[in-house]
Amino acid sequence: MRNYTRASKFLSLVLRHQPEKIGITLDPHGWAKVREILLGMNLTMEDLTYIVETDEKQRYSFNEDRTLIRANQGHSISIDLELEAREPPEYLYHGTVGQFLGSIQKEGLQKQKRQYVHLSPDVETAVKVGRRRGRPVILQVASGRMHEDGCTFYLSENGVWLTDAVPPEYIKFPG
Ligand code: HQG
Repeated sequence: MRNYTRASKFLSLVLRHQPEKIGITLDPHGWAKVREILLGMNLTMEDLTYIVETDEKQRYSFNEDRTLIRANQGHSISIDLELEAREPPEYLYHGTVGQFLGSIQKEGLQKQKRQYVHLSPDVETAVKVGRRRGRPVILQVASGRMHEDGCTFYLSENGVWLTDAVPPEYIKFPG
């Protein structure tokens, strides 16, 4: 089986950030036409199905008849994933790196370029997220308390918790 890592990364770029890279547009809910993705990325339906089904984070979804595809989370462009608000567990986790801690202590977790702050359901997942940038530092977020205080949480199709921002008073910093 050929190595699909590059194609998968490019698919993320197209579906989350820059559909114009292959001259396509997404609908308001983030869906791209599968036909246009295949043409634009020079893939077969078999290739694309393999990428979607074997993705270790289940980053992409097809619609029912597999004519449309979208990313399950991680967008920087403004789209409406039509997620329902959900009650979060008492604690969620965020993996980051030391260099951001000063700023996070001051202003809390901000969504930066993405549409939401991304939170992990367990420490292990947060470690993986943090490790993308260096030595991971794990923050514990009092999501239950945030929810009681009126903050809205969403759960993406692939198990990532999303919220607008996490003020510093809900964050437990290590050490
Ligand atoms: C940091 C990956 C300074 C934040 C992952 C993070 C995730 C601040 C970076 C998904 C800050 C943003 C998202 C503040 C937050 N001051 N730095 N106030 N608030 N930060 O990539 O959560 O593999 O946009 O700690 O698995 O790292 O792409 O967010 O380091 O689910 O599918 O600013 O991306 O998934 O970085 O990752 P990101 P993230 P994929």
